[in-house]
Amino acid sequence: MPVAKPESCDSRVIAHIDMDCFYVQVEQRKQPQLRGLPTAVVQYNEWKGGALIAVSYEARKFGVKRSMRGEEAKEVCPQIHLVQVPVARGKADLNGYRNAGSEVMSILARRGRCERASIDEVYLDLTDAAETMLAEAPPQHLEAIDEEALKSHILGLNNEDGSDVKEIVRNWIHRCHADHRDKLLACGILIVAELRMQVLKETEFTCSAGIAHNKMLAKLASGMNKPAQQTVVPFSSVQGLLNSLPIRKMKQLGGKLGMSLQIDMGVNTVGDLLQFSEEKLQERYGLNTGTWLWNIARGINGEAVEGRLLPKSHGSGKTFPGPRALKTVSAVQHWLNQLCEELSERLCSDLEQNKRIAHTLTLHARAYKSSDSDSEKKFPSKSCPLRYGTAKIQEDAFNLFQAGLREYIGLYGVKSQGSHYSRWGITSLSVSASKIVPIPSGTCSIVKYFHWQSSSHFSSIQSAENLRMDATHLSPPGNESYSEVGLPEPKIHFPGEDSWIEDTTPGLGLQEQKINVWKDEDLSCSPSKKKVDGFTEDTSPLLLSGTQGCLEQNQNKQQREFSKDESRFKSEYREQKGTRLKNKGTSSILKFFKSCNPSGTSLSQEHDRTVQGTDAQLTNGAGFQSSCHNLAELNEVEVAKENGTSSHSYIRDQDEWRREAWSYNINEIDPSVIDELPMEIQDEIQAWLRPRKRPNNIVQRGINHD
Ligand code: DCP
Repeated sequence: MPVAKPESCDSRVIAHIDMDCFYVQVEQRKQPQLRGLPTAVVQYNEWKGGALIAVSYEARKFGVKRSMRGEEAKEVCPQIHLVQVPVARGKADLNGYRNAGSEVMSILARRGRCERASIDEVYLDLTDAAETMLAEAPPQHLEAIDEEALKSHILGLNNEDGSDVKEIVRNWIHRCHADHRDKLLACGILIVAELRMQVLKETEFTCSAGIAHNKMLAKLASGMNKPAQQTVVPFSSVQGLLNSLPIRKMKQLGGKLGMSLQIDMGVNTVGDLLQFSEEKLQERYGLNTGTWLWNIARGINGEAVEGRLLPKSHGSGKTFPGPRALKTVSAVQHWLNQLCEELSERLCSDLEQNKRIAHTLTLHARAYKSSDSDSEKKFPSKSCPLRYGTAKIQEDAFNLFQAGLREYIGLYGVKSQGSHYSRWGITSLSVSASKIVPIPSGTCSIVKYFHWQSSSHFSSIQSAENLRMDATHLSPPGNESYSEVGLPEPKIHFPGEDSWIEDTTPGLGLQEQKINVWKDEDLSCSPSKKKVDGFTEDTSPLLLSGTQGCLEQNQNKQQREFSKDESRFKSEYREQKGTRLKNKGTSSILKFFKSCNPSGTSLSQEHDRTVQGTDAQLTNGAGFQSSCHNLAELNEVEVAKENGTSSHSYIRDQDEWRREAWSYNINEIDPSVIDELPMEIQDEIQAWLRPRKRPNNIVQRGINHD
């Protein structure tokens, strides 16, 4: 549903940059002999030459279109070069394209706030850069204007008298008496032209751009003159542009809403919307959408350019059309494993390169049911907390699929023939990882700090552990309504198929089972609670146990980074009272935490216990491995509490067990040691000590209906 945002300012300078026939350009860079030739990139499936997904502008001149298959394209353009999209794990591998998009973005981000909108599209907020240029080197005083800027298309500029277009553009840029908005756009023209040239120089890719006062108009403009050109929408031309624009061309109006506007309201162009009052539109489509429609009819769009260079989520999917639909659970599992492997790889590189952690795993599928009155029913998407590690992601994704399938086929819809189900087929599968947040920088610092401390005693065993700890992250916001999949579901047995539900040990909640998983496997440590977005949250080591694999892959590289930090910390520390912390610090910190929280309310105790456990774990090198397990359990308890399913006795038992394993003495905390820590670490510890905000609602277990 579109959201009406108030127009913050109509004198912003926003650019939308869109790469030209992007995949083709990436392939042409790999094979320069294809440059300038009709070329298309085709999908992996080779049926009829594969589906075209990107078509060069040379091929477009022959009538080649993206909707064609390779064979059709050959018919209309026999000389076309078809390049198959790279393949990995039996599906398209888009990494090369993603990375190419990142190269471009890093160049564009040099001049303003940059939002990556898709694999080949970026929004830029150039308002500050334009204001600065206007103040320091206003375009009207420029003697030489770059050719690329002079080739701009400025909507509303008239050259019917056949005059030189570049001259008209030059005059427009040079106008002294233009209003402030146009002057800013003139700066935008120069900046974007320069950026596009820089992109070409550094990446060999061409791109097109729209320059306007808001995102909506910039996006509309970027596609108007392709390839390798830029289009400008001055304020005075907005209404002219929108009046005749087909309503379905507008972002968010290509679907049902656009259809309703056409059929129910007789609105065919954006301009047609002007006849309706805001109240009328609100009456018909609700307050928010009504206002949004009223705004877009006037070219008003207050959406901000989000400073986001990295994707909000990662996904991996594959379609299985027609006869290739998956009809057995084992076939689904095979493909899910491939998709999860890819997803896991991407999560690992995100973790390594950007120090970000994803929290939610979601499975989407499209399916059909044969001979079913309810054939319109959609396969439900399912989500669960994301655990790192390929095997875990695969396991969880499969469980999500099974839960979705149970719901999809209905309680009485199972018709089994061994592991073969004739009543359904899966035509598309995808897994995605979302709710991606940075690892708190303070956590990294404390990890590094303690890495040094512990490595001085236990160098051989510590590196891997500390690498794992670097993966510490925040659990999702406390009011997140994660629902564990499957628990309240009626049990439907799939012959020959294990499921999460069937695996449940009678009498144990899911959290206990997870602990068993933890104990069986190599575990990560997740030491802290950190504050983010107003929440002080628990860390979730459970979900991170697999980060070790990611991190170990890159261990050598990170180890080098750690070594640098190590030396820095070492020298800082030696200047202070290093040995004191080494010998006494463990118990001292614990004492301090205890003294900070003597009251003993259940919540504060729990918080206190976590902090204590964290520190014991961090500082007690000898018990490192076991403390990881223990902390895992503690967090399990907290997860369980959040889910409203844990018992007090369970928590108490865990606590006692933990104390025993760590052998720490709660009375030995020395608050003074905290002052000896580097500032960033002190801040972090203070953050632990802040009372945690608990979610208001207790999350009940249940199926998550997306
Ligand atoms: N893409 C895809 N499948 C589609 C559409 C696009 O895999 N159905 C990929 C290939 C494209 C890239 O996404 O190169 C960007 O898509 P665009 O819609 O921006 O199209 P192009 O960049 O190819 O061409 P244009 O110059 O028209 O933007």
